[in-house]
Amino acid sequence: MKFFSFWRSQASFRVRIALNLKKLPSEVVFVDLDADVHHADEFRRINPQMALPALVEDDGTTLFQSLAIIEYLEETHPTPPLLPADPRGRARVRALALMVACEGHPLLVPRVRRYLDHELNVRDTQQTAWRRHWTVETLAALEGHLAGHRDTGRFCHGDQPSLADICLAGHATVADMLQINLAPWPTVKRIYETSMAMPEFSTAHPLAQADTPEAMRPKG
Ligand SMILES: N[C@@H](CCC(=O)N[C@@H](CS)C(=O)NCC(=O)O)C(=O)O
Repeated sequence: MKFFSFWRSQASFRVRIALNLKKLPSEVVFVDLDADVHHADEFRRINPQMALPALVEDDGTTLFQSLAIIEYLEETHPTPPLLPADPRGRARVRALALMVACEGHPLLVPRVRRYLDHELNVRDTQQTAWRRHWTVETLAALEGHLAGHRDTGRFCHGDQPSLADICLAGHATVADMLQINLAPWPTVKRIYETSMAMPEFSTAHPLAQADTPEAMRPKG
């Protein structure tokens, strides 16, 4: 199985965590988004959308879109489960995951930032304001759904990590990189810290990848 990934990619981060939780080895192929490698023909043939991640099975089956990949891994390798057994629980976990993957994250991806910059002349402090605004909106929405909900446990849904925690961890990491203090969203903060204490999450962190630039790695 080949996993096409980039250290900073939040969607790749999600799949890295799922692969770790399910203990699935993969050959990682690094696609440098900063060098536009995702626009080259070689990667375009794998994912014509020119976005990461992609997963290519040994028989050539190509999977794309992080949530579809994770659901595929869930169906093909059900243990440990990343979705609850009951339909209501599954709907809640998927909804929490989609709040990140379909609402917050798409506003932050390189092609959107590039359009803002190149076509609309939005750069520097305004670009940062855009990123912080949509990141904070999603943090607040997550906190609203998680705080005080009877199904919220150590993790977003009960006491085991799920697809929702995978997405929350990716989003909270982006907030961290934008130096947004998570204190106003205590449930998100607690679940993020609980998740990142697990090696399956921490070793998937953007700053801990083989293609993470040396200058970005934590010192000491
Ligand atoms: N919804 C997609 C997001 C895919 C996506 O936009 N990935 C980003 C990196 S996190 C990317 O490759 N962007 C390339 C670009 O925007 O040009 C998923 O969850 O897989």
